[in-house]
Amino acid sequence: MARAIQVYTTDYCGYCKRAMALLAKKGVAFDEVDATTLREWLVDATGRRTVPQIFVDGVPIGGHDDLVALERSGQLDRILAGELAPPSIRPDGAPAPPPPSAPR
Ligand SMILES: N[C@@H](CCC(=O)N[C@@H](CS)C(=O)NCC(=O)O)C(=O)O
Repeated sequence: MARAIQVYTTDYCGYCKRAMALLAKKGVAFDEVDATTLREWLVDATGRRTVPQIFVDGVPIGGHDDLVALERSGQLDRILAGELAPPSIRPDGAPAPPPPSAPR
């Protein structure tokens, strides 16, 4: 089954564009999510204060540099193909809290 991938981004973010370009090159579908109003949750979920932050099946795998490192190590294709579990960047390895529901 295809992985569910979200890329949390903001406007004018070159690292976000580069991360999404790499995923697009891989031919995988992903959702770009505007992180502007989600920053508090995103820091809580990832421990990071920068964008992009990329989630694979709900697991935070990091930003642009982490994605490139996974690509260079040969793991990215296997993660995207579902052969390898996405590696969490959370120091405690605990599941990330789910994103807050969209404002009504
Ligand atoms: N090493 C990070 C760098 C990401 C980064 O510096 N992103 C900028 C935007 S392009 C950022 O989040 N700056 C802080 C902010 O916008 O609050 C990565 O590879 O994702």
